[in-house]
Amino acid sequence: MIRPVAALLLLTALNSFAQTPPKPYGALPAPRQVAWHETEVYGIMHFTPTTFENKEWGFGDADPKTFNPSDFNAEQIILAAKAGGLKGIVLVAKHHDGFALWPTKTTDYNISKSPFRGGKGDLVKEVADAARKHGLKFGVYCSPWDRNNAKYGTPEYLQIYREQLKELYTNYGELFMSWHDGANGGDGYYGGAKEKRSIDNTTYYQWDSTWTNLTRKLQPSANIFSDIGWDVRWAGNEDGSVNETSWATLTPKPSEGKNVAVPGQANATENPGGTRNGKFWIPAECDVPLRKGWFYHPTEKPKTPEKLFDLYLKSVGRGAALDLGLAPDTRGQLHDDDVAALKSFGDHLKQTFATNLAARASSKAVNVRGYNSIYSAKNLLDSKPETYWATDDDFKTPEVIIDLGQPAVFDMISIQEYIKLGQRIEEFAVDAWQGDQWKEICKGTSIGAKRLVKLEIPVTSSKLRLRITKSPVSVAISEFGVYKDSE
Ligand code: FUL
Ligand code: CA
Repeated sequence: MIRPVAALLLLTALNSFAQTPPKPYGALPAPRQVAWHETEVYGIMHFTPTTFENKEWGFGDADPKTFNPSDFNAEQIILAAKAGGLKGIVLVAKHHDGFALWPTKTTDYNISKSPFRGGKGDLVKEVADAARKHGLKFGVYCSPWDRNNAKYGTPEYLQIYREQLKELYTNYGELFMSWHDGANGGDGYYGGAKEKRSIDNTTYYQWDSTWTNLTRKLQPSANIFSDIGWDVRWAGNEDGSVNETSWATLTPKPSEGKNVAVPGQANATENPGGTRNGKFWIPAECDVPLRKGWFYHPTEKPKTPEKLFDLYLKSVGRGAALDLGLAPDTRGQLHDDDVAALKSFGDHLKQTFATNLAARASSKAVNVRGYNSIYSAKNLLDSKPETYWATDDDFKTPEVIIDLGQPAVFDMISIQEYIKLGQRIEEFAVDAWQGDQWKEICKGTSIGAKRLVKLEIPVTSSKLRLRITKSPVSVAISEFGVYKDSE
């Protein structure tokens, strides 16, 4: 016989067990990465003397006086970005040509030697201020390869580069990204030497200590982007997409014949798909220019809004982010064509995802963790990323029925895992109730932060069923959405 006190203790124990969240699975995102996932779409802006030379890679020999925009307007650029649904902007504060867009103390090759604002200007500050004024996050890209600097290739240059990062990390508020590319070494001006300089990028930049001692200390919320992370990985291409199956985790691998993986020296073949059960949470960023080049060229045109929407589905819709290259013209503003393309893309996004057709649906799951309402399937439909449906440990392939109450026409499914507990699910399928039976309308693999599936033809149905068909552990899903592409 159990005595009442013992029974009470047992019940309390059971109850607290039932309230225990699922054990996290695999590599987990840091809080800065969770915030980055929410950014989804942002921009990267290239605007240096190279714009005025109509080139893609400045040699490093352009006279600073060539940087002379007739009507630079950071707000025009930021407002166009905002209308396009962009939630952040990474400014290329220094590109490979070495020209610093802020009055740095590290080199004379900077904006104070140009006619811009009478030599008193600071373009980094203007863009940072405009971004924050309009609610966009701000980040920087400072190219390690510097085709102007006479010291490039010597240990002294590393100190100069670190000093530049330090200035950018200290004087422009909180950064959401510190962007690093892998293009390194080659020919350049190098203070007049005009020669080819090669460096071994596995040793030269000492990224580990730069990121540990500068980036993490001075900008703990900045996501470090490069071929290998640490926080966000390059997608492996500049087309604006990742693989249909793309995991948020990655185990960076060195290039052939090398023993360390560093930016510019990594085997990026796995980057578009990530590594299932990879060592670190390093989701992908799909960087792609709005036009053909990263810099403005009068003969090029922006991508169509339809193409941009397709890229959104192939990046954000596969758990990655979309980073659109913005190229101001020689006035220092985005061309009208770019402004129009961004606006239509932004409107398309807004209209399509304005109404979750399942927002008022009822949900019925085969299992709810510990019968506890905090893990209820209702959490799938509350548009709150913090709440999620979770199952008991032994329910690894559960299903949930979403009853819309009345027929609706839709062609887009959205699923989001509660990524703070890791990327758990490996395969899923969605069915729609047709006549008197379930019919599978889509299936897929990786979900992570977000998986969007656009159906080939719209479906009319009043009931959907989400089936998790493969998972090594119980599931934790924060949102389920049903939409109609506004086209
Ligand atoms: C690359 C650079 O070489 C391009 O010029 C551009 O800046 C792009 C965003 O990153 O690595
Ligand atoms: Ca939720």
